[in-house]
Amino acid sequence: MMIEFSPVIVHVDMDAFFAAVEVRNNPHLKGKPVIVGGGAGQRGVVSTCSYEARKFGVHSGMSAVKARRLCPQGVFISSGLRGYVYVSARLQQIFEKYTPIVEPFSVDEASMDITGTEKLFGGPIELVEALKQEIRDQLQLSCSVGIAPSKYLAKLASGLNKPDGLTVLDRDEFKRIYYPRPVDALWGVGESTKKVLAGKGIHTVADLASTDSKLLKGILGKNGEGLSVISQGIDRTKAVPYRERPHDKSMSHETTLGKDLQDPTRIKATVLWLADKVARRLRRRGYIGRTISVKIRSHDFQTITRSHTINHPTDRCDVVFQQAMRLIPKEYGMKIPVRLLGVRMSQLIKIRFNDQGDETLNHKTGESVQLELMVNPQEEEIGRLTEAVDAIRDRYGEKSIKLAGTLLS
Ligand code: TTP
Ligand code: MG
Repeated sequence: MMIEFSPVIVHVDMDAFFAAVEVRNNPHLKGKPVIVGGGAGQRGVVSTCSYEARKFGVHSGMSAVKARRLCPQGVFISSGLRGYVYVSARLQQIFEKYTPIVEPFSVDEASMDITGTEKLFGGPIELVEALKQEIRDQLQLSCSVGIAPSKYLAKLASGLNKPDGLTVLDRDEFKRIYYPRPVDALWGVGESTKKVLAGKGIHTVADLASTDSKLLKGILGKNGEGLSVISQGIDRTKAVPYRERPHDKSMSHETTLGKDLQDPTRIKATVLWLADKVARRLRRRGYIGRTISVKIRSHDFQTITRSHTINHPTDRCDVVFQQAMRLIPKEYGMKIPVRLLGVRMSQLIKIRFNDQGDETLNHKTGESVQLELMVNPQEEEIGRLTEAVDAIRDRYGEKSIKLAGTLLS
Protein backbone atom coordinates (compact mmCIF):
# COMPACT_ATOMS: atom_id res chain seq x y z
CA MET A 1 0.00 0.00 0.00
CA MET A 2 1.22 3.50 -0.82
CA ILE A 3 1.59 5.65 2.23
CA GLU A 4 -0.04 8.97 1.55
CA PHE A 5 -1.35 9.84 4.96
CA SER A 6 0.05 12.16 7.58
CA PRO A 7 0.99 11.97 10.39
CA VAL A 8 2.78 8.65 10.05
CA ILE A 9 2.63 6.69 13.28
CA VAL A 10 4.43 3.44 13.87
CA HIS A 11 3.46 1.02 16.65
CA VAL A 12 5.94 -1.69 17.63
CA ASP A 13 4.89 -4.72 19.67
CA MET A 14 7.45 -7.41 20.49
CA ASP A 15 6.44 -10.97 19.67
CA ALA A 16 5.80 -13.25 22.67
CA PHE A 17 8.08 -10.90 24.55
CA PHE A 18 8.99 -12.66 27.83
CA ALA A 19 9.05 -16.06 26.12
CA ALA A 20 11.20 -14.74 23.26
CA VAL A 21 13.74 -13.31 25.72
CA GLU A 22 13.89 -16.68 27.51
CA VAL A 23 14.40 -18.54 24.24
CA ARG A 24 17.10 -16.10 23.19
CA ASN A 25 18.90 -16.62 26.52
CA ASN A 26 18.52 -20.42 26.33
CA PRO A 27 18.85 -21.38 22.66
CA HIS A 28 18.00 -25.02 23.34
CA LEU A 29 14.40 -23.83 23.86
CA LYS A 30 14.11 -22.69 20.24
CA GLY A 31 11.09 -24.20 18.51
CA LYS A 32 9.66 -25.53 21.79
CA PRO A 33 6.38 -24.55 23.44
CA VAL A 34 7.73 -22.19 26.11
CA ILE A 35 5.35 -20.92 28.78
CA VAL A 36 6.41 -18.10 31.11
CA GLY A 37 4.79 -17.84 34.53
CA GLY A 38 3.30 -20.61 36.61
CA GLY A 39 6.62 -22.49 36.59
CA ALA A 40 7.59 -25.57 38.61
CA GLY A 41 5.86 -25.55 41.96
CA GLN A 42 4.19 -22.25 41.16
CA ARG A 43 0.52 -21.65 41.12
CA GLY A 44 -0.71 -18.61 39.31
CA VAL A 45 -1.14 -17.56 35.74
CA VAL A 46 0.64 -17.62 32.43
CA SER A 47 2.33 -14.31 31.64
CA THR A 48 2.88 -15.23 28.03
CA CYS A 49 3.99 -18.13 25.84
CA SER A 50 5.83 -18.80 22.61
CA TYR A 51 3.88 -19.11 19.38
CA GLU A 52 4.58 -22.86 19.46
CA ALA A 53 2.69 -23.04 22.77
CA ARG A 54 -0.17 -20.93 21.41
CA LYS A 55 -0.95 -23.73 18.95
CA PHE A 56 -2.07 -25.75 21.98
CA GLY A 57 -4.50 -23.03 23.01
CA VAL A 58 -2.32 -21.60 25.79
CA HIS A 59 -2.51 -17.82 26.24
CA SER A 60 -1.69 -14.94 28.63
CA GLY A 61 -3.81 -14.83 31.76
CA MET A 62 -4.70 -18.54 31.65
CA SER A 63 -4.17 -20.50 34.87
CA ALA A 64 -0.95 -22.49 34.91
CA VAL A 65 -2.95 -25.59 35.78
CA LYS A 66 -5.00 -25.30 32.61
CA ALA A 67 -1.90 -24.54 30.53
CA ARG A 68 -0.28 -27.72 31.82
CA ARG A 69 -3.34 -29.71 30.87
CA LEU A 70 -3.46 -28.27 27.35
CA CYS A 71 0.28 -28.51 26.80
CA PRO A 72 1.91 -31.13 29.04
CA GLN A 73 5.11 -31.07 26.98
CA GLY A 74 5.43 -27.30 27.53
CA VAL A 75 8.60 -25.88 29.09
CA PHE A 76 7.40 -23.79 32.06
CA ILE A 77 9.68 -20.96 33.16
CA SER A 78 9.45 -18.44 36.00
CA SER A 79 9.60 -14.91 34.69
CA GLY A 80 12.82 -12.96 35.15
CA LEU A 81 11.36 -9.49 35.25
CA ARG A 82 14.63 -7.65 35.63
CA GLY A 83 15.97 -9.11 32.41
CA TYR A 84 12.89 -8.06 30.49
CA VAL A 85 13.02 -4.56 31.85
CA TYR A 86 16.62 -4.30 30.70
CA VAL A 87 15.66 -5.41 27.19
CA SER A 88 12.82 -2.91 27.30
CA ALA A 89 15.25 -0.09 28.04
CA ARG A 90 17.52 -1.21 25.17
CA LEU A 91 14.52 -1.19 22.83
CA GLN A 92 13.69 2.36 23.84
CA GLN A 93 17.23 3.42 22.92
CA ILE A 94 16.90 1.81 19.50
CA PHE A 95 13.54 3.49 18.84
CA GLU A 96 14.99 6.87 19.65
CA LYS A 97 17.54 6.52 16.85
CA TYR A 98 14.68 6.77 14.37
CA THR A 99 12.65 9.61 15.85
CA PRO A 100 12.69 11.68 19.02
CA ILE A 101 8.95 11.14 19.47
CA VAL A 102 8.72 7.72 21.11
CA GLU A 103 5.85 7.01 23.49
CA PRO A 104 6.31 3.80 25.47
CA PHE A 105 3.03 1.99 25.82
CA SER A 106 3.99 -1.00 27.91
CA VAL A 107 7.03 -3.11 28.65
CA ASP A 108 7.21 -4.31 25.03
CA GLU A 109 5.25 -1.76 23.01
CA ALA A 110 5.77 1.80 21.86
CA SER A 111 4.30 4.31 19.45
CA MET A 112 6.59 6.46 17.36
CA ASP A 113 5.70 9.53 15.33
CA ILE A 114 7.96 9.27 12.28
CA THR A 115 6.32 12.04 10.23
CA GLY A 116 9.05 13.78 8.24
CA THR A 117 11.91 11.67 9.53
CA GLU A 118 10.95 8.75 7.27
CA LYS A 119 12.60 10.55 4.35
CA LEU A 120 15.98 9.94 5.93
CA PHE A 121 15.37 6.22 5.54
CA GLY A 122 13.72 6.27 2.11
CA GLY A 123 10.11 6.01 3.35
CA PRO A 124 8.07 4.61 6.23
CA ILE A 125 8.32 0.97 5.15
CA GLU A 126 12.07 1.22 4.63
CA LEU A 127 12.41 2.86 8.03
CA VAL A 128 10.44 0.11 9.73
CA GLU A 129 12.40 -2.60 7.91
CA ALA A 130 15.65 -1.03 9.12
CA LEU A 131 14.25 -0.82 12.66
CA LYS A 132 13.13 -4.45 12.65
CA GLN A 133 16.53 -5.52 11.35
CA GLU A 134 18.33 -3.53 14.03
CA ILE A 135 16.21 -5.15 16.76
CA ARG A 136 17.02 -8.56 15.27
CA ASP A 137 20.75 -7.79 15.08
CA GLN A 138 21.12 -6.14 18.46
CA LEU A 139 18.67 -8.10 20.58
CA GLN A 140 17.94 -11.28 18.59
CA LEU A 141 14.22 -10.63 18.94
CA SER A 142 11.37 -10.18 16.51
CA CYS A 143 8.53 -7.69 16.61
CA SER A 144 5.37 -6.83 14.76
CA VAL A 145 4.83 -3.32 13.50
CA GLY A 146 1.84 -1.29 12.38
CA ILE A 147 2.05 1.88 10.27
CA ALA A 148 -1.03 4.14 10.30
CA PRO A 149 -2.22 7.75 10.47
CA SER A 150 -2.95 7.50 14.22
CA LYS A 151 -1.73 5.79 17.36
CA TYR A 152 -4.86 3.73 17.71
CA LEU A 153 -4.85 2.44 14.14
CA ALA A 154 -1.11 1.73 14.34
CA LYS A 155 -1.66 -0.32 17.51
CA LEU A 156 -4.41 -2.32 15.82
CA ALA A 157 -2.25 -2.78 12.73
CA SER A 158 0.66 -4.13 14.77
CA GLY A 159 -1.54 -7.03 15.88
CA LEU A 160 -2.86 -7.97 12.46
CA ASN A 161 0.07 -10.04 11.19
CA LYS A 162 1.86 -11.46 14.19
CA PRO A 163 4.57 -12.64 14.56
CA ASP A 164 7.19 -10.66 12.62
CA GLY A 165 4.50 -8.64 10.85
CA LEU A 166 4.55 -5.30 9.06
CA THR A 167 1.08 -3.92 8.37
CA VAL A 168 -0.09 -0.62 6.93
CA LEU A 169 -3.59 0.41 7.95
CA ASP A 170 -5.24 3.60 6.75
CA ARG A 171 -8.78 4.61 7.62
CA ASP A 172 -10.40 2.99 4.57
CA GLU A 173 -8.58 -0.26 5.20
CA PHE A 174 -9.62 -0.09 8.86
CA LYS A 175 -13.27 0.17 7.83
CA ARG A 176 -12.92 -2.69 5.36
CA ILE A 177 -11.32 -5.01 7.92
CA TYR A 178 -12.99 -3.99 11.16
CA TYR A 179 -16.53 -2.92 10.30
CA PRO A 180 -17.77 -6.51 9.89
CA ARG A 181 -16.05 -7.66 13.09
CA PRO A 182 -17.65 -7.85 16.57
CA VAL A 183 -17.16 -4.77 18.76
CA ASP A 184 -14.56 -6.46 20.95
CA ALA A 185 -12.21 -6.69 17.96
CA LEU A 186 -11.45 -3.08 18.89
CA TRP A 187 -8.65 -2.73 21.37
CA GLY A 188 -10.02 -1.55 24.70
CA VAL A 189 -13.47 -3.13 24.32
CA GLY A 190 -13.89 -6.01 26.74
CA GLU A 191 -16.54 -8.56 27.62
CA SER A 192 -18.66 -6.27 29.79
CA THR A 193 -18.84 -3.44 27.23
CA LYS A 194 -19.66 -5.99 24.55
CA LYS A 195 -22.59 -7.28 26.63
CA VAL A 196 -23.97 -3.83 27.34
CA LEU A 197 -23.79 -2.92 23.65
CA ALA A 198 -25.37 -6.22 22.58
CA GLY A 199 -28.31 -5.35 24.82
CA LYS A 200 -28.85 -2.27 22.63
CA GLY A 201 -28.51 -4.20 19.39
CA ILE A 202 -24.96 -3.01 18.71
CA HIS A 203 -22.89 -6.01 17.66
CA THR A 204 -20.36 -5.05 15.01
CA VAL A 205 -17.88 -2.20 14.73
CA ALA A 206 -20.05 -0.89 11.86
CA ASP A 207 -23.06 -0.80 14.23
CA LEU A 208 -20.96 1.13 16.68
CA ALA A 209 -19.71 3.60 14.07
CA SER A 210 -23.24 4.36 12.90
CA THR A 211 -24.62 4.90 16.42
CA ASP A 212 -24.96 8.53 17.48
CA SER A 213 -22.18 9.46 19.88
CA LYS A 214 -24.62 11.06 22.37
CA LEU A 215 -26.55 7.84 22.47
CA LEU A 216 -23.34 5.91 23.14
CA LYS A 217 -22.50 8.32 25.92
CA GLY A 218 -25.89 7.58 27.42
CA ILE A 219 -25.17 3.86 27.27
CA LEU A 220 -21.51 3.75 28.29
CA GLY A 221 -20.89 7.05 30.06
CA LYS A 222 -17.79 9.05 29.30
CA ASN A 223 -16.12 6.19 27.44
CA GLY A 224 -18.99 6.10 24.96
CA GLU A 225 -17.89 9.24 23.14
CA GLY A 226 -14.33 8.03 22.79
CA LEU A 227 -15.48 4.70 21.49
CA SER A 228 -17.70 6.37 18.94
CA VAL A 229 -14.78 8.29 17.50
CA ILE A 230 -12.46 5.30 17.53
CA SER A 231 -14.98 3.02 15.85
CA GLN A 232 -14.88 5.42 12.89
CA GLY A 233 -11.11 5.01 12.69
CA ILE A 234 -10.45 8.48 14.08
CA ASP A 235 -7.90 9.19 16.81
CA ARG A 236 -6.36 12.61 17.22
CA THR A 237 -4.20 11.93 20.25
CA LYS A 238 -0.55 12.61 19.65
CA ALA A 239 2.39 10.40 20.54
CA VAL A 240 3.98 11.97 23.60
CA PRO A 241 7.60 11.12 24.35
CA TYR A 242 8.17 9.60 27.77
CA ARG A 243 10.11 12.55 29.11
CA GLU A 244 7.25 14.93 28.37
CA ARG A 245 4.50 12.94 30.01
CA PRO A 246 3.72 14.96 33.08
CA HIS A 247 2.14 12.22 35.17
CA ASP A 248 4.49 9.43 34.34
CA LYS A 249 7.78 11.25 34.65
CA SER A 250 8.02 10.86 38.36
CA MET A 251 5.99 10.21 41.47
CA SER A 252 6.63 12.00 44.67
CA HIS A 253 5.23 12.87 48.03
CA GLU A 254 6.30 15.49 50.52
CA THR A 255 5.17 16.74 53.85
CA THR A 256 5.69 19.86 55.89
CA LEU A 257 6.31 18.81 59.42
CA GLY A 258 4.09 20.03 62.20
CA LYS A 259 7.04 21.38 64.06
CA ASP A 260 10.63 21.51 62.94
CA LEU A 261 12.05 18.09 63.54
CA GLN A 262 15.27 17.54 65.37
CA ASP A 263 14.74 13.92 66.22
CA PRO A 264 16.42 11.34 63.93
CA THR A 265 13.93 8.61 64.87
CA ARG A 266 11.02 10.73 63.79
CA ILE A 267 12.81 11.75 60.60
CA LYS A 268 13.24 8.07 59.87
CA ALA A 269 9.57 7.38 60.52
CA THR A 270 8.50 10.23 58.26
CA VAL A 271 10.77 9.04 55.44
CA LEU A 272 9.32 5.54 55.80
CA TRP A 273 5.83 6.96 55.57
CA LEU A 274 6.77 8.94 52.43
CA ALA A 275 8.53 5.94 50.84
CA ASP A 276 5.44 3.86 51.48
CA LYS A 277 3.18 6.48 49.83
CA VAL A 278 5.39 6.71 46.75
CA ALA A 279 5.97 2.95 46.41
CA ARG A 280 2.29 2.30 46.74
CA ARG A 281 1.49 4.80 44.00
CA LEU A 282 4.06 3.14 41.74
CA ARG A 283 2.45 -0.23 42.29
CA ARG A 284 -1.03 1.05 41.81
CA ARG A 285 -0.15 2.66 38.50
CA GLY A 286 2.03 -0.23 37.37
CA TYR A 287 5.47 1.34 37.47
CA ILE A 288 8.90 0.53 38.78
CA GLY A 289 11.50 3.27 39.11
CA ARG A 290 15.26 3.62 39.17
CA THR A 291 16.02 7.05 40.61
CA ILE A 292 15.21 7.91 44.19
CA SER A 293 15.44 11.52 45.36
CA VAL A 294 14.93 13.25 48.65
CA LYS A 295 14.10 16.87 49.30
CA ILE A 296 14.90 18.37 52.66
CA ARG A 297 14.08 21.87 53.82
CA SER A 298 15.66 23.06 56.99
CA HIS A 299 14.12 25.41 59.60
CA ASP A 300 15.72 28.41 57.86
CA PHE A 301 14.08 27.53 54.48
CA GLN A 302 17.25 26.24 52.87
CA THR A 303 16.25 23.40 50.55
CA ILE A 304 18.48 20.65 49.27
CA THR A 305 17.77 17.67 47.02
CA ARG A 306 19.85 14.53 46.63
CA SER A 307 19.32 11.60 44.28
CA HIS A 308 20.68 8.20 43.54
CA THR A 309 20.03 5.77 40.69
CA ILE A 310 19.84 2.10 41.54
CA ASN A 311 20.64 -0.79 39.18
CA HIS A 312 17.43 -2.73 39.62
CA PRO A 313 14.25 -0.71 39.26
CA THR A 314 11.84 -1.18 42.14
CA ASP A 315 8.36 -0.47 43.45
CA ARG A 316 9.16 -1.62 46.95
CA CYS A 317 8.81 0.58 49.98
CA ASP A 318 11.75 -0.94 51.85
CA VAL A 319 14.16 -0.30 48.96
CA VAL A 320 12.94 3.26 48.45
CA PHE A 321 13.16 3.87 52.18
CA GLN A 322 16.70 2.56 52.55
CA GLN A 323 17.96 4.55 49.60
CA ALA A 324 16.18 7.70 50.77
CA MET A 325 17.68 7.40 54.25
CA ARG A 326 21.16 7.08 52.79
CA LEU A 327 20.65 10.30 50.86
CA ILE A 328 19.81 12.43 53.89
CA PRO A 329 22.95 14.05 55.27
CA LYS A 330 23.57 13.07 58.88
CA GLU A 331 23.40 16.58 60.32
CA TYR A 332 19.74 16.92 59.32
CA GLY A 333 17.56 16.10 62.27
CA MET A 334 20.59 16.23 64.50
CA LYS A 335 22.12 19.71 64.33
CA ILE A 336 19.75 21.11 61.71
CA PRO A 337 15.99 21.09 62.41
CA VAL A 338 13.95 19.90 59.42
CA ARG A 339 10.82 21.64 58.14
CA LEU A 340 9.90 19.62 55.09
CA LEU A 341 10.72 16.18 53.74
CA GLY A 342 9.99 14.73 50.30
CA VAL A 343 10.66 11.48 48.49
CA ARG A 344 10.55 11.21 44.72
CA MET A 345 10.90 8.32 42.31
CA SER A 346 11.84 8.98 38.67
CA GLN A 347 13.13 7.12 35.60
CA LEU A 348 9.95 5.12 35.71
CA ILE A 349 9.27 2.04 33.64
CA LYS A 350 5.76 0.82 33.00
CA ILE A 351 5.42 -2.87 33.80
CA ARG A 352 1.70 -3.37 34.22
CA PHE A 353 -1.21 -2.26 32.19
CA ASN A 354 -4.78 -3.22 31.58
CA ASP A 355 -6.88 -2.99 28.46
CA GLN A 356 -8.47 0.26 29.57
CA GLY A 357 -5.17 2.10 29.47
CA ASP A 358 -3.46 4.04 32.15
CA GLU A 359 -6.16 6.32 33.43
CA THR A 360 -8.54 3.64 34.57
CA LEU A 361 -5.88 1.30 35.88
CA ASN A 362 -7.44 -0.37 38.84
CA HIS A 363 -5.32 -2.34 41.21
CA LYS A 364 -7.90 -5.07 41.46
CA THR A 365 -9.08 -5.40 37.87
CA GLY A 366 -5.56 -4.89 36.61
CA GLU A 367 -4.58 -8.17 38.21
CA SER A 368 -5.36 -10.33 35.24
CA VAL A 369 -2.64 -8.64 33.23
CA GLN A 370 -0.16 -8.32 36.04
CA LEU A 371 3.38 -9.32 35.34
CA GLU A 372 4.39 -12.28 37.39
CA LEU A 373 7.27 -11.19 39.46
CA MET A 374 9.51 -14.06 40.41
CA VAL A 375 12.29 -13.13 42.71
CA ASN A 376 14.28 -14.85 45.43
CA PRO A 377 12.23 -16.34 48.26
CA GLN A 378 12.94 -13.53 50.68
CA GLU A 379 11.87 -10.91 48.15
CA GLU A 380 8.87 -13.01 47.33
CA GLU A 381 7.91 -12.96 50.98
CA ILE A 382 8.11 -9.18 51.09
CA GLY A 383 6.18 -9.04 47.83
CA ARG A 384 3.37 -11.13 49.32
CA LEU A 385 3.26 -8.94 52.39
CA THR A 386 3.13 -5.85 50.18
CA GLU A 387 0.27 -7.30 48.18
CA ALA A 388 -1.65 -8.17 51.31
CA VAL A 389 -1.18 -4.66 52.69
CA ASP A 390 -2.29 -3.14 49.36
CA ALA A 391 -5.38 -5.33 49.32
CA ILE A 392 -6.42 -4.32 52.82
CA ARG A 393 -5.94 -0.66 51.99
CA ASP A 394 -7.91 -1.00 48.78
CA ARG A 395 -10.77 -2.36 50.80
CA TYR A 396 -10.64 -0.40 54.00
CA GLY A 397 -8.88 2.77 53.01
CA GLU A 398 -5.45 4.37 53.25
CA LYS A 399 -5.41 4.70 57.00
CA SER A 400 -6.35 1.10 57.80
CA ILE A 401 -2.74 -0.05 58.03
CA LYS A 402 0.29 1.87 59.08
CA LEU A 403 3.79 0.58 58.80
CA ALA A 404 5.19 -0.02 62.26
CA GLY A 405 7.95 2.53 61.82
CA THR A 406 5.53 5.32 60.95
CA LEU A 407 3.43 4.98 64.08
CA LEU A 408 5.93 7.29 65.64
CA SER A 409 5.10 10.19 63.37
P1 TTP B 1 1.89 -8.66 25.03
O1 TTP B 1 2.55 -7.75 24.04
O2 TTP B 1 0.42 -8.53 25.23
O3 TTP B 1 2.15 -10.17 24.64
P2 TTP B 1 3.44 -10.87 24.03
O4 TTP B 1 4.48 -9.89 23.65
O5 TTP B 1 3.90 -11.93 24.96
O6 TTP B 1 2.87 -11.60 22.76
P3 TTP B 1 2.38 -10.95 21.39
O7 TTP B 1 3.28 -11.54 20.34
O8 TTP B 1 0.97 -11.38 21.25
O9 TTP B 1 2.54 -9.46 21.51
O10 TTP B 1 2.57 -8.49 26.44
C1 TTP B 1 3.95 -8.24 26.60
C2 TTP B 1 4.47 -8.94 27.82
O11 TTP B 1 3.76 -8.52 28.97
C3 TTP B 1 4.31 -10.43 27.75
O12 TTP B 1 5.41 -11.06 27.09
C4 TTP B 1 4.20 -10.82 29.19
C5 TTP B 1 3.58 -9.61 29.86
N1 TTP B 1 2.16 -9.90 30.12
C6 TTP B 1 1.82 -10.46 31.35
O13 TTP B 1 2.66 -10.67 32.20
N2 TTP B 1 0.52 -10.78 31.57
C7 TTP B 1 -0.46 -10.58 30.64
O14 TTP B 1 -1.63 -10.90 30.88
C8 TTP B 1 -0.09 -10.00 29.37
C9 TTP B 1 -1.14 -9.77 28.32
C10 TTP B 1 1.21 -9.68 29.17
MG1 MG C 1 4.01 -8.16 22.58
